[in-house]
Amino acid sequence: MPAQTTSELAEHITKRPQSVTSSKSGVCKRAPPPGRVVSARSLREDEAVETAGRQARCIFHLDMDAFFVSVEELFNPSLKGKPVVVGGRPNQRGVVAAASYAARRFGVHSAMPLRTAYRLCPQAIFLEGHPRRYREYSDRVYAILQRFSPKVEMASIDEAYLDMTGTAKLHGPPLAAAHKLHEAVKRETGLNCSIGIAGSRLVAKIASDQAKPNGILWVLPGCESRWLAPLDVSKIPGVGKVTEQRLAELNIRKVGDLARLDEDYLERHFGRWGLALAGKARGEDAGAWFDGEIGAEEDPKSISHEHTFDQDTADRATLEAALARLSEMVGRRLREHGLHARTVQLKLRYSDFRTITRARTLPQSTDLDTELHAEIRALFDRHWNRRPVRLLGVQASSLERAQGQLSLLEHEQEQRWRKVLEAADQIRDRYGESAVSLAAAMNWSFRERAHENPAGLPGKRADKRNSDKP
Ligand code: DCP
Ligand code: MG
Repeated sequence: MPAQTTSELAEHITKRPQSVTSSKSGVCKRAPPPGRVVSARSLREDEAVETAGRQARCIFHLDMDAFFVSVEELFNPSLKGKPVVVGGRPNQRGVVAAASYAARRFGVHSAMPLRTAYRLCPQAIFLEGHPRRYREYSDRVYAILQRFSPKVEMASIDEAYLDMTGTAKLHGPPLAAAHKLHEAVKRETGLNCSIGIAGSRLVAKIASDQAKPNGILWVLPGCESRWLAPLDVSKIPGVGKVTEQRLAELNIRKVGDLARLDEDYLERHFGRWGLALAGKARGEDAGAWFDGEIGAEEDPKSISHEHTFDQDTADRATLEAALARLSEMVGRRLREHGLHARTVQLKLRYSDFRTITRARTLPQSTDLDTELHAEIRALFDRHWNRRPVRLLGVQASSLERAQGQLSLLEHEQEQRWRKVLEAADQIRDRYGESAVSLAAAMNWSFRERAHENPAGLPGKRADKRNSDKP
């Protein structure tokens, strides 16, 4: 069978405000005038496709375009089109949180040190940013999304998954629904977003990225693996520079190269991550937090946060600061869910991908950052072999609602910490996750992303924000 072009497998990418677009990958179709969906196929074909779309699982992934920068532009339109960097002043030690598309042309990107950004693009406008505004706009987007599906899950401050399966009666076929959603977001927030549509979270997420900026892309049911095949492996979420490099050494550069390989071969080279990679190359929601229903409201079985370093590091202070921050993030999520953990687990991945997990069961269950951190540090001290680390993770499990019995003294100490942490949680609600931290040595910010659901983001919360919607 001749290889199909990408444009035959994905339909209807629209980019506004231009009326006709093209792209290197050839997936762009004619953009419809606002409010109208134009099909590049014949009507009969479209009906067939839409019937298939109605029957299959239909997942939307929506991601705001240049989110922090775009919010800044709403308040200061003179920034539009200019190179803008949000994250701090150019002489500060922090990193870039967001870069405008104009700044990205100079090579500036998120998580890059501010000083490097300044070297690449000295004419950029550097802004400290307004975390409270970003949170407000994120909440507004969430409110719009909830009108489109009861199953919505924010995956970070500016992206969400929607399970749109079975919503055709209300919102029309997938593409029409996506247009409605896209317009509602623009009308009600003034912000652009991109939407990917597919049968799995993974493909929907990659599709929204391919649709950027300001586009919609539907990967037709049954076409997932063929659509993915020509893309670089780095397009797969979770494949960073190091994995990309290791895959390149094995001559695997495109998703299609990956999909052709034996699972055993990948498992030999990458362990369980190799198995997940094989599934992902086929377009499946394989592994990590892609598993699971969107917006399912059960109590989590475990809560974990992980951090992959931009560069592998053996610097103890950096590693300890990261562990403190991860413990805080896990502690905060426990308190949000009203849960206590009895088991804490450290995850350590070295440069060569060797990964160890070491757990400890506590005498008393806890939801306090300090207690989680003390256990995690002890595990780290015992098991770290001093080699450079690629990834650190902290997991809390054996979760329970009941509180353990405490002695009077322990109770007083606990109450003191609880007051401090409640105050810290309130400050983070107002000013963002990085506003207060026990991790004093940290000079970079963590993106809010967790494996079962990110901190403070709606979708699977114990307070069931979704459940009062019809
Ligand atoms: N962010 C951050 N630190 C990072 C990455 C992102 O603080 N390392 C923040 C700033 C971004 C926002 O999260 O504006 C959303 O992240 P995205 O990766 O979606 O990037 P953008 O929305 O800025 O751009 P894009 O249009 O590529 O989605
Ligand atoms: Mg974004």
